[in-house]
Amino acid sequence: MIIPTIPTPDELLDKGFRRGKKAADLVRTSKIPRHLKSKRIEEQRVVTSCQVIKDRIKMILDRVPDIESLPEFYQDYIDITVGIDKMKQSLGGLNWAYGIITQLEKDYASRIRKSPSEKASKLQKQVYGRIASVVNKIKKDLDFLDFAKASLRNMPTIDFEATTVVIAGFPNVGKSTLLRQITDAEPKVADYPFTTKGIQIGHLERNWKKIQIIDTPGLLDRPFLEMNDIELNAMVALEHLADTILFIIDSSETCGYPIESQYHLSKEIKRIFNIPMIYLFNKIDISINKNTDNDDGLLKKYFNEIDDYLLVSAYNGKGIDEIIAILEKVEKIKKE
Ligand SMILES: Nc1nc2c(ncn2[C@@H]2O[C@H](COP(=O)(O)OP(=O)(O)OP(=O)(O)O)[C@@H](O)[C@H]2O)c(=O)[nH]1
Ligand SMILES: [Mg+2]
Repeated sequence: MIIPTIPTPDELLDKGFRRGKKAADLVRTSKIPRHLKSKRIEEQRVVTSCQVIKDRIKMILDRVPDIESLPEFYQDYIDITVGIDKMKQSLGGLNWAYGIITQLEKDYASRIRKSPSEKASKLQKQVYGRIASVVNKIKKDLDFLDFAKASLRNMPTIDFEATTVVIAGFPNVGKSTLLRQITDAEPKVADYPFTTKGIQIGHLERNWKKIQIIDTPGLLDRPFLEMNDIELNAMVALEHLADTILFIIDSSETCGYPIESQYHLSKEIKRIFNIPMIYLFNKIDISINKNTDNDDGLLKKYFNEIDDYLLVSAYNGKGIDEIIAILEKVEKIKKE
């Protein structure tokens, strides 16, 4: 998200007052009749300072996109990451300052013009004090926007036209390993949970079809209200972006979580989002359930309940071609 560089109140005031002084100096050296000069100097100083400060504020207001006009995914992403209400409040603060400074500029330019020459400098000092107080009042808003700028720097760029497949599952089950296997993306892989903290995107091009594949942070099997912001990122991707979900179950349980909980989570996600789901039983290379196709395989009971599943190893590549063949057939769902 493009938020421009945000100045501190001091930077904003310094720039405004410095430019005001320059403009005043120009008037001072001009050929204006003496008896008018002191008033023109101060008027110019005030108007220029106000203009410069207002321009900077307006530039920020113009460049921050209107949040409500963004796709819902981005709105939710911004809400989880920094909070939409706080964002609006800060922009509201800047708008308020812009209005007050416009008013001060008009009032004081006219007062300086109408006042006796010897009062001009006093009025200029007065209005500078008031401008400084207005700008200092939006310090918290400027601080927040600066924080938002940093926090939203890595906001993912989504292709809303592409068919989108979202990889989901418990932490540490091999989601990022799979993304590495099937796309050119290189998300971090590690043997501990919660390695992936945000949304990672890879692309797969097959037979002129563009498929966007999204790796998400691991989810625990717990109620929505108990999820942390990292988990919510995954939920938001599932809700707004997924045409199909690749749900990974670590069949070896080396991720540290039992298959039963992983399976329960998959059913919850199915219930909440009602999006087509393909099950990938991963880490089949080390799974104790290697011969799961046999009746005595521990996974057998799950296979009776689900239609679409594959036994894979994201690590050694087993089943990857089958996954890609399935992905080629995924159709984009029209979301209203
Ligand atoms: N043996 C084996 N190990 C695997 C396989 N897939 C992933 N791993 C290992 O499992 C660990 C976790 O892999 P990641 O890809 O980081 O898992 P993740 O689901 O993205 O984890 P989070 O981002 O923390 O949710 C790593 O040590 C991987 O090398 C597999 O098919 N077989
Ligand atoms: Mg990961």
